[in-house]
Amino acid sequence: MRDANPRTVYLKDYTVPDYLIQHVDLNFTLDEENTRVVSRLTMCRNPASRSSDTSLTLAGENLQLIRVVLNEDNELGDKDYLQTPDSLIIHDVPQQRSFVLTIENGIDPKANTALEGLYLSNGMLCTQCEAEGFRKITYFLDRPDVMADFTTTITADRDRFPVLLSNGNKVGHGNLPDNRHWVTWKDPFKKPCYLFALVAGQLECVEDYFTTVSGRDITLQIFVEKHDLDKCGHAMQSLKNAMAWDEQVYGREYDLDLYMIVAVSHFNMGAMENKGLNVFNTKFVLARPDTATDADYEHIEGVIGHEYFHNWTGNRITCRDWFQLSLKEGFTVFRDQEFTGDRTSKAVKRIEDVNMLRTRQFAEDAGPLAHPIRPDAYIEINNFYTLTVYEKGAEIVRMLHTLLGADGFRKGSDLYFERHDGQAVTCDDFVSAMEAANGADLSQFRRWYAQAGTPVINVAQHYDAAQKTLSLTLSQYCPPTPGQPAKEPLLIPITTGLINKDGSPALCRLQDGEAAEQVVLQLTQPEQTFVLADLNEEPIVSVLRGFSAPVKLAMNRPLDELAFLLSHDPDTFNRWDAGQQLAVQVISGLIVDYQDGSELAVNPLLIDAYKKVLAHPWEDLSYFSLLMTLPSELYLTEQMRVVDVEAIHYAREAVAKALAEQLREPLEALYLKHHRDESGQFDAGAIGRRRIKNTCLAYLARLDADWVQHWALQQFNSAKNMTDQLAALTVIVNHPHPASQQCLDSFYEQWRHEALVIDKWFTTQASSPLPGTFEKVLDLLDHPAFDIKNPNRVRSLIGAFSQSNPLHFHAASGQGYQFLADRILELNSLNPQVASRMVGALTSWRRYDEKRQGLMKAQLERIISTPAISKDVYEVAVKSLA
Ligand code: 0A1
Ligand code: ZN
Repeated sequence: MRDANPRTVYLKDYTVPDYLIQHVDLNFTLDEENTRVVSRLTMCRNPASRSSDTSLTLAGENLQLIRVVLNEDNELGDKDYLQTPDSLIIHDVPQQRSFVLTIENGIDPKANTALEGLYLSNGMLCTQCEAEGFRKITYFLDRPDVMADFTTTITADRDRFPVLLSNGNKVGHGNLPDNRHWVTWKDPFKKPCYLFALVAGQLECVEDYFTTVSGRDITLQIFVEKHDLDKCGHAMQSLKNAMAWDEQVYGREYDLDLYMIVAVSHFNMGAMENKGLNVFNTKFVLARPDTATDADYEHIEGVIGHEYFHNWTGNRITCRDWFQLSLKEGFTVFRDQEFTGDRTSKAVKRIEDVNMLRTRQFAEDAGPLAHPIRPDAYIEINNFYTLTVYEKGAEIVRMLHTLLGADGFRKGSDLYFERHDGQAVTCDDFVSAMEAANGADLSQFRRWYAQAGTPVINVAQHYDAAQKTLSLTLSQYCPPTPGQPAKEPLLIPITTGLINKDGSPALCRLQDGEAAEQVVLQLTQPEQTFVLADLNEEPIVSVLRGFSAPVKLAMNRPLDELAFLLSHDPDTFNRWDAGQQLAVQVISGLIVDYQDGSELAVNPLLIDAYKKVLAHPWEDLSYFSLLMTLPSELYLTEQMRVVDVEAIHYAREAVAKALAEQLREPLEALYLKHHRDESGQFDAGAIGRRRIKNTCLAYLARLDADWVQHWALQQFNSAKNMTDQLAALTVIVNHPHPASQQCLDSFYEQWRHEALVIDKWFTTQASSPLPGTFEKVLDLLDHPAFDIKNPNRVRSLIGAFSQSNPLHFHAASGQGYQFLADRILELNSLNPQVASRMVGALTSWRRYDEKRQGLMKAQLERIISTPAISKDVYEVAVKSLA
């Protein structure tokens, strides 16, 4: 292992920094292989430090130290400091007054395949410093509670690096001999070093402006490679939308005069909120109707919003330590979810978010890597950029919004911004601001930050005809998670409504309360009964409306009650979810039949329910498409005690095929009704029409009929937008089709110069359920367009196969597992962060049958016993075996 005995960092060990940095003056002389950094730090002892040690330890990795100078003229020698593989310890520094420490070091960006620190992407130099990448640039107090103002001067060759960017405002520039030039940037806002950024390269820029609510003009710039200039329009519009939204909804205005976004092809994550200079994965910037799908367009707006919103929730107010990551991420995800909901369809956005939470985050919460949204220990912080910290973190913020109401929540966020602007704070500070602004007591609610696991809620109902009351008895139970055998009860808001038997809404009145369309039941005890009054007949209960808490609802409802809710629930989330639960029950029955070798006969009640959905005059066609979509194989996986990938696949397919056969006419009519070209139109109407049409095509493809194959081929050939072209290609690749290879080849030829489209080409093939997919994936590894050093490519092939193709990845032979472990070991030395993410597909090994368990476990054991394993990969693999 790189680090024979990796150190665990604990939240309980947090202490304030011993030194503070007031000012950072950075000087970069750029070169692909030998960049020189001169860092001049104005520092002082932290008066709050309790340590008596007078040495100074700075973090630094992979740096060639050139010289260290104290207070301008005192060049330190070997005896004055100690260099370790990850630090520089200066034995003695002034304690009573501030001092200036100048450090000069060299770095090799070209050798940096981990994409953390300063690295090369397609000839461009760029940085990624969150969480602990700044220490790969220069020695520093690399922790978020050390906030300083930064001045950065960059010098480079004018031809190779005509554009030189960093945070803040450009305050000087000039030319130098030998075709060189320099630029100085000054960021007036104090920030931790994880928000530092530098970008240099042959970039072109699209420029626009935004006038803020107080009348300031902000220059907006998006930097891309030249051939991508025509794909920036949507990102720019999204940025303007996000700026306006944050002013309207949170009263937050942008603070600098310039907002820059740079798109890079090599990026470990989605994007990064560096102050005034966001660095984005190209995937979340570039879009043209013919290259990006409707989903891409939506994700771009969401991620642009996310990074922009970080300017207040993350940058102006940052995290005290990395255990508080959800402070900025949970809140910012909540903000971006609401933004997207307001911009598109609230109903659809909520369903999509919950779908992801219930499949992927619930799995994390139920597995060996379960952790609270505020973890209390880590080996490698990069492993904690998880669905739990982000998505469950957002659910916790959403619950505060539900409990306090929109106005109360706004009061709380206003107070939070007022109290903590310019500070590095904790999750607790956030909850305290919410409490203080509302006079609320959130002490029990705080447990959500500390407890891992998904609570299970049981619901029992009793109607008393004489009293005209309905008693709802709710109970909560949270299964043990690693290190947390017993859990305390949580405060869980459960939004509940009632529906009369004729489908009309019944008013809800808690005893002593006002009658309302719905109530928020606050479950605080392990078991608690709520009595609803004035009910002339027993109503149907609609529980957990809008998915008001990240919990599992254990309600065994009869199928006809679910069908009733699918027809009548006015809550768009619960209406959709009733359909999902109905389908889950039917498919679950068929899974058992499949395992018994019985015939798979689909319950007509399900067909009838879908028939009714098809007959309804829906306005929101995207929502309609979601109602028509069966629960995914991954969601079904979550419902099974011992996962049987084949049974899940074939049972689900049997239902899809039955629906296609029995509802062929309306599906066909719907397809034909909306089969027109609306390329370039991205209003909700056009997006919805494409979505429902392609949902119908995917059903009809199950008929394996010549005419459907023809429709798919025709759509593929004539499509002028990527949504339609890719939907057709997916149908062609997922079902036997005579033109399958020909379509794949022509798609490749058409798009070989558009990397993001070629990613889709890889993903489509890696996700196919047809036989031969594994061999195809092996071939694709050798394809000239495959590049293991590009994270998007790795995700598009290896990630898609292992995380979105359960049928083939979990092949009984274990070949999928071995394949993945081989790739993880290959990636381990190149890019530990990406390698560690790939381990995810093996961590749920306990959920499978004994034979598969053994095969998966063997690969995990092989991984941890590999001598050069990174601590990133080691932590995930070792914890999943524990
Ligand atoms: N803060 C970014 C996500 C991010 C995290 C880590 C990174 O590199 C290790 C890069 C980006 C966000 O939430 O958007
Ligand atoms: Zn974020």
